[in-house]
Amino acid sequence: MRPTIVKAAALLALLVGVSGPALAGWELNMPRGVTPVSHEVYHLHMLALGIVTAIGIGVFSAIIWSLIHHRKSRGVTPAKWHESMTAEIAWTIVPFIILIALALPAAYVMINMEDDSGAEMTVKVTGYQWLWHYEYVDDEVDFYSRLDTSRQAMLGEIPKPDDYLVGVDNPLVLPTDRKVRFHHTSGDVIHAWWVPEFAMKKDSIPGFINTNWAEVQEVGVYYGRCAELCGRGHAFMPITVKAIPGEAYDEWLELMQAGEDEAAEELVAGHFNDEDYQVVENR
Ligand SMILES: [Cu+2]
Repeated sequence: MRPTIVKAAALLALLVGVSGPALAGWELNMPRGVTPVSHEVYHLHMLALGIVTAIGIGVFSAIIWSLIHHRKSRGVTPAKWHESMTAEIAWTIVPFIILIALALPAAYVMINMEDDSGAEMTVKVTGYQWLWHYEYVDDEVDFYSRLDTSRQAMLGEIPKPDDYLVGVDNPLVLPTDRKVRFHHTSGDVIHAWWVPEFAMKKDSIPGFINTNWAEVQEVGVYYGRCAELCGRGHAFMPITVKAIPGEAYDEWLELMQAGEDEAAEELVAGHFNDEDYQVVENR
């Protein structure tokens, strides 16, 4: 081997060796999420990724093989055919089959995303510049939820908290394993309520109500944010959802209805430890 190639290989090995631990922290693939819809979206993504990977390998193998076997130094002369009916039919039918194979499961998932039938409760989410309002429609509980990062932390005068720029004062509390219907609307401009772990992103449009649903399957703290540019404070209207077991949620609801907000907050906090909040570090 030439010395330059050896040097390049050594450098590459060094880079991989040094960055290996750092790469381990990367989540390159799409997150699986914690709802049935997010799992379906994940499988759809893996199916599409598998198909495009197979196509990529097939096409590039054909190109590389052709380049090597038909190179000029071997004295190969170009083929002269054109208008091959077989080729025309093949490259029409094969992509058609691939598209159908992708479209059928995609349509199924999209229909399921919108199917809020059988929901056990409804939360109305209203976006405002620049905070959210949550209303538990059947339970007479509602509150505003806004960014909970102090100005001192933003200016670096005090250490940044774990939930820097993503934590809120009043998180949305949801029960696990219950189908929750969401009604999305807005009180001013267009916002969008987006929680990646739920595979949920829905526009909040003034004068309209958009609907979707989630059934959170794991107790946890989930973060999201407004996903529609809505003005100066767009980057400062995060979403925090805390999912707790159904029984605890019922208790929480009773406390909220009784106006005992602090006890309700403590009850929710009791279900989490510091590690549950660390997800922020990976964003
Ligand atoms: Cu917004």
